[in-house]
Amino acid sequence: MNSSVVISGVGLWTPTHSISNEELVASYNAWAENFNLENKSAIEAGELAEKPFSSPAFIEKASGIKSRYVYAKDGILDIKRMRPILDVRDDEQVSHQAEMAISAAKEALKSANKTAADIDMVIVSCAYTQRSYPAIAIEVQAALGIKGFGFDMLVACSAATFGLQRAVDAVKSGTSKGVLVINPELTTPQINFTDRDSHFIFGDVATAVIVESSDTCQSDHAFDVLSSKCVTAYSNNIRSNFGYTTRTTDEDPYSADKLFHQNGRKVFKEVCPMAAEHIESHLQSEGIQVSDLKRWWLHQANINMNLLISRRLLGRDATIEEAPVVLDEYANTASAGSIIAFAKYHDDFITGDIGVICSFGAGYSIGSLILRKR
Ligand code: CO8
Repeated sequence: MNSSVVISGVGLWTPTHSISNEELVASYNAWAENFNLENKSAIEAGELAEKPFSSPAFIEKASGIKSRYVYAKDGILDIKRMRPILDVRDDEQVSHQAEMAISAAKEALKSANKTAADIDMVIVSCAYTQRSYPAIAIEVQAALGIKGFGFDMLVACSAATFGLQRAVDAVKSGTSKGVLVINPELTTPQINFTDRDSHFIFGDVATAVIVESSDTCQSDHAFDVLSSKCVTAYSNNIRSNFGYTTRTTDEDPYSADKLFHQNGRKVFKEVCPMAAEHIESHLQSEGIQVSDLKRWWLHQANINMNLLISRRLLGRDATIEEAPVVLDEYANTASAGSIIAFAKYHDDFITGDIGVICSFGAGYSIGSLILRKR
């Protein structure tokens, strides 16, 4: 039998802390009330806009999100702070993001029945890395005792699928025998918890995937990667302008445009058709019909986006078995969402069953992998 490239294991690390919509909204509304009181005369003079109130009912209806996990809860709900408190670690200590990544990586190695000796390439791929260098991937590589090389990649919500495509190509070309792709999504430091339109969207999590050749695979729940497809199209509708040049401009590093911000309506309208067309054309190029799919492990940004995408493709609503939802519990975890869905919902696959992992988000960026159970 010809060898193929397989996903042989997947790992999920979920933070212990979580924040419900009710807790988050109580804090935001208290902050907004305080802001409006403190700035009463400027608001009355028309110099400042009054802060509107948020609501758990709106959040759940508009997004499907009920709660989110957070790496550090302290500070987020404190109306004098509205951002998490992370302890300062010296250079000899493991960094926050590497700590998350290592936990997910260990789970993925266990799930693939592999050790560090079986891996020779580590990709940390996510929406943000907490520093530029040394790469988080190299720190993780050292901590796990992996020989070979590692590097970081940033592709916002499509970081996981784009990282997986790099891994698949590396194994296919023989550059690598085993690749560990990790997505430590530490999103909360970049959330503007004083912005009603986006304070509820994101959560923290880490996922990891092992990619290798079927020749070395020792897993009984492996998937052949039939094909992968990535595409980008430039858009300013989702941005974060914080970067290493921020200190040179004398701007406020905490100002709203330095944090996550978006034109959510436009994103919704533009990305849904792009994602549906992307999946359809990817399947077509492999001679696979939409009806051949057992499951869609879709990006988890908004339940209404996923409903719209599957409706466009299927001509009806997808069932929860066809397109599982994790964003109600996890919120949008940037690139990790589709991998959480895959990690939690693949045990019922039998040999020959086909599914698609698909991400979509900032950039814009869209990535998909067609998987078949071995
Ligand atoms: N509470 C109550 N009311 C609210 C709230 C709130 N929290 N927020 C908005 N409203 C109000 C609005 O003011 C508006 O009122 P009015 O009609 O009077 O003007 C009304 O509710 C409707 O507002 P919207 O039109 O904004 O609401 P939508 O129905 O469009 O829903 C969503 C907003 C949920 C944001 C929706 O547009 C959406 O999900 N869009 C897609 C977003 C998306 O997928 N973005 C991807 C971003 S993630 C990504 O790409 C990765 C980035 C990297 C990670 C970043 C980590 C920090």
